[in-house]
Amino acid sequence: MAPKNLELTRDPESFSSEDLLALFRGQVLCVRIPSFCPVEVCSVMSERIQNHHTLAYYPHAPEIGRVMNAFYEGNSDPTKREQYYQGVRQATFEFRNFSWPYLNPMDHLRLLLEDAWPAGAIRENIHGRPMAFGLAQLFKKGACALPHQDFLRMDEPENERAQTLITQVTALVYVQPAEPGGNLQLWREHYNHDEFMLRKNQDTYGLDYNKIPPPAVEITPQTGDLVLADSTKAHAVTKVEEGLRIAVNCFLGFRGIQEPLTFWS
Ligand SMILES: O=C(O)CCC(=O)C(=O)O
Ligand SMILES: [Fe+2]
Repeated sequence: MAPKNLELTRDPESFSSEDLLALFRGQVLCVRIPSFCPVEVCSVMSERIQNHHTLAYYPHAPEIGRVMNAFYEGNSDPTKREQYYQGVRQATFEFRNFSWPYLNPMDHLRLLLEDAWPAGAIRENIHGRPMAFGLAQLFKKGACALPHQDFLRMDEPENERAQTLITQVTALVYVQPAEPGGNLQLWREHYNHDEFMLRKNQDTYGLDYNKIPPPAVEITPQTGDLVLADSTKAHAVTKVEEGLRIAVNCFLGFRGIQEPLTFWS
């Protein structure tokens, strides 16, 4: 039997709510729109991201940097969380400026979702305040991301709004892929907390490759690709062999076909 195609390729015009539903149902592991962001715009963005005043490298992983705040970083730190919310509006404009005067690929994504999804797409708002939108991640040579899962519902167990999320997708635009390395690996599996802990590599945040099956899909991102993948399933980034890998991303929340999609970073 031929292996089931777990990857959909679309262009902005043919992309539809059926593709999103296939992703939410787990019938496919990713939807890809090649050349979603023109290479000229990617190179403008990559230059500005590398020189941005808020570029910071993670103390525990100095080969990985990011520009703009991520919500999950404030998980156990109320001061960080407050800073995150206070900075949302300014961050939106700064992020938009990465591509100015061109259309920002993350704004383009919002429009695409609004056009494709029956109930439209809005900013996530689990605390009654708008959440940030748009984040850049930089992987230097040697950097990787171990197999992990991202799910706001798990990170915020006390939050009622977060508990209504059915699933979550990461939306990535690769403004500068690694050369070579930095592949995105996707698994079919979602592990609940106990299953995850059983398979976790003790010394790291990630799953142990020896305790999980091989990835079902491996993507070599090309400049300007948009990739949508279920972030509640295990996923990883292979080691960057050469060059600097820069991706911008946000998360999308799904609460059912009648509900608006939500986006945040
Ligand atoms: O940069 C990538 O390809 C994936 C990063 C990641 O873990 C995510 O978007 O959730
Ligand atoms: Fe992730």
